[in-house]
Amino acid sequence: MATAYLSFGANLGHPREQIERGMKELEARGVLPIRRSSWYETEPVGRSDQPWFQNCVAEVETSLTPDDLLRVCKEAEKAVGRVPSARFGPRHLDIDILLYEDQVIQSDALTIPHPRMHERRFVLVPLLEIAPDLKHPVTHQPYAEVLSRLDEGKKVLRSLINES
Ligand code: PH2
Ligand code: MG
Ligand code: MG
Repeated sequence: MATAYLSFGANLGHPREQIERGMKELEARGVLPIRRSSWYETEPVGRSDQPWFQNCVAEVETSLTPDDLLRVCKEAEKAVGRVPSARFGPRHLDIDILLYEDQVIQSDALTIPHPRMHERRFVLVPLLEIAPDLKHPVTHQPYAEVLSRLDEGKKVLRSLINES
């Protein structure tokens, strides 16, 4: 089994419900949840003319390869009703692979570590909540250090309502 970290985000419809349904769709396809961060309410990055997001990060275990994991993430997004949307624009469910074991992958379809995770507080804050000692697989720089040096001022608020 491989350990991977996935980022979940949504800002249309009923974001938390969609993210939870997405997790169930993944589980039905062999992606087992190990740990999930709190919910975070986050200011949009990339395009500001859209609603705030709900974001969280999960540690999962799977025997799927990275390419198959990507495929089932896309299936889960579709099952929850994602339609093609503008880059960085609003969406019903986005599931991104952040890390997969210590692998570094650069193909047309997939880049791991996720190419923008190191510059996004809405990813790093929930990731570090569940994996505070995690390091970049190649440079071994702790992600906690990446976050502490990050100059990206977008708000990432741990939700006050977190029991669901
Ligand atoms: N996802 C994006 C673009 N911008 N901003 C926040 N706060 N959260 C997201 O999940 C997000 C975003 C494209 O995937
Ligand atoms: Mg994304
Ligand atoms: Mg995506």
